[in-house]
Amino acid sequence: MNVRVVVAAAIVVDGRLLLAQRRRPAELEGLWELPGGKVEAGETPTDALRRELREELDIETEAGERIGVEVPLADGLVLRAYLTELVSGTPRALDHAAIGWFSAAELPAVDLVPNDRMWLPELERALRAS
Ligand code: 523
Repeated sequence: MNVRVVVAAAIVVDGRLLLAQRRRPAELEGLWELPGGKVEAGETPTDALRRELREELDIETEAGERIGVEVPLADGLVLRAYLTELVSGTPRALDHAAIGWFSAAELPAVDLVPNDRMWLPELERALRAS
């Protein structure tokens, strides 16, 4: 059986990271995440990221290099983060409760979903380098 992949985007613009606040499931409601979702059959991870960000945030993007560790999830899923370029559009929360832009100084205090906390060092590095 193929390992199923969940992809997540680290989009940095003007020194701030785009995060989206989850509505569901109940245990993740209100927590902030790197937006993304499951890779579907026949898609590459970068195709999936482009589709998810178009569907969830109404933006056009291009995935770049992977950052951080691959996080094992339940049900044989693995979670990966990609540095992602915002090509066009202004993100809107079509599926999330809200979106926000956070600086390196603000990031440690944000209520991130627990899996995404694994990427804090790389996210802070990407923010400080931008
Ligand atoms: N995570 C996660 N962090 C993160 C994402 C995008 C996803 O921990 N940045 C987890 C949350 C879920 C699983 O990965 O346990 C699937 O993510 P989800 O629900 O955003 O994927 P979708 O939207 O493809 O799932 P469906 O609701 O099934 O369509």
